[in-house]
Amino acid sequence: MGVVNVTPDSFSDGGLFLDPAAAATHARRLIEEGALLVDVGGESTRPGSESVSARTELRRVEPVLEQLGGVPVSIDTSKAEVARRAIELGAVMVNDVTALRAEPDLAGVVADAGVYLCLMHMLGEPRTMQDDPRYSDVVSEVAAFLEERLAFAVEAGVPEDLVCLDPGIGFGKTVEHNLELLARLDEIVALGRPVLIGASRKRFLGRVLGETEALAGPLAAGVATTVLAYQHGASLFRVHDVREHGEALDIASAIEGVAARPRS
Ligand code: HH2
Repeated sequence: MGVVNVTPDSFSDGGLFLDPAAAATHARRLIEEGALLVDVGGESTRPGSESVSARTELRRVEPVLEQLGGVPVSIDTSKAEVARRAIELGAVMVNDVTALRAEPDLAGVVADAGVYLCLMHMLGEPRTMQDDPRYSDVVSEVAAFLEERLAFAVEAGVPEDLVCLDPGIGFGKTVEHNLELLARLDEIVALGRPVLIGASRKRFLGRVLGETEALAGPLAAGVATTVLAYQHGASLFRVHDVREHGEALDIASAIEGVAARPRS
C-alpha cells in the first residue's frame, strides 16, 4: 500500500502533494513501482496534529480521487461523509485509524458498500497521544482492542473477511511499545485477520538509531522493519517508498520459498 498524503502537514511528505495533479501522478507512480493500492488521506495524524473538518478533507481528496479512475484506492479517513464520497469515486477500502470509534456510523457506510476495511489501534488522539502513553502489557491490550473493534464491525454488517487489523505503530506508543508490538506480532496475527503494518519513515526508527530530533525515520530502518514484520506474519505494508520495500519483500519471500522446499 503506497502512501499519498494530500495534506500540508504530514510528518514526512506534508505539502508535497497538495496539488491534485501532483498527488495523482505520485499515486500512479507508486502503482507502477509495485503498490497494489494507494492510501489517499486528507488529514494528518502525526503526533500533535489537530483534526480537520470533513469539508476540508473532502476539498483535499476529492479532486485527487477524480483523477485516479482505474487505480485501486484506499481512503485514509475516520469520517463517514468522506468515506461515502470516496467510495462513490471508486475507493475499494476504508482505512480508519480510529477503528470506527470517531464516527461509528462509518461502519454502516463500509457495510453497505461492501468495501475492505482496516481497523487500527491508537491510544488517545493524535494531538496528545505521544504525551505519556502507558500500558500494563501493550501487546495484549492492543490485541484485545482489535478483537473488540472487529466484533463491532462485524455486528454492524461488515463481512469479517473484508477486514484487516493494524497495531498502529507510533500511535500512542513509546519506542519500547513499538518494538514490543513488532517482536510479538504473532499475537496480533493470531487474531486470524490479515495484519497491516505502517512503520515507514516513522520517528521511532530514528530514535532507535540515536536520532532524537529527526521528524522522519530513515528508509533502510523502515525496510528492515517491514521485512521483519513480514517474517512475523504481517501481510500488508503501508509505505512511502514502494520500490525499495517491494524489492526487499521480494527477496525475503524468495528466500522463504527456498527454505520451505523439502531437502533431498
Ligand atoms: N500511519 C499513518 C497514517 N495512517 N494508517 C494505518 N492503517 N496504519 C498506519 O500506521 C498509519 C495510517 C501516519 O503516517 P503518514 O500518513 O505518513 O503521516 P501523517 O499522519 O502525518 O499524514
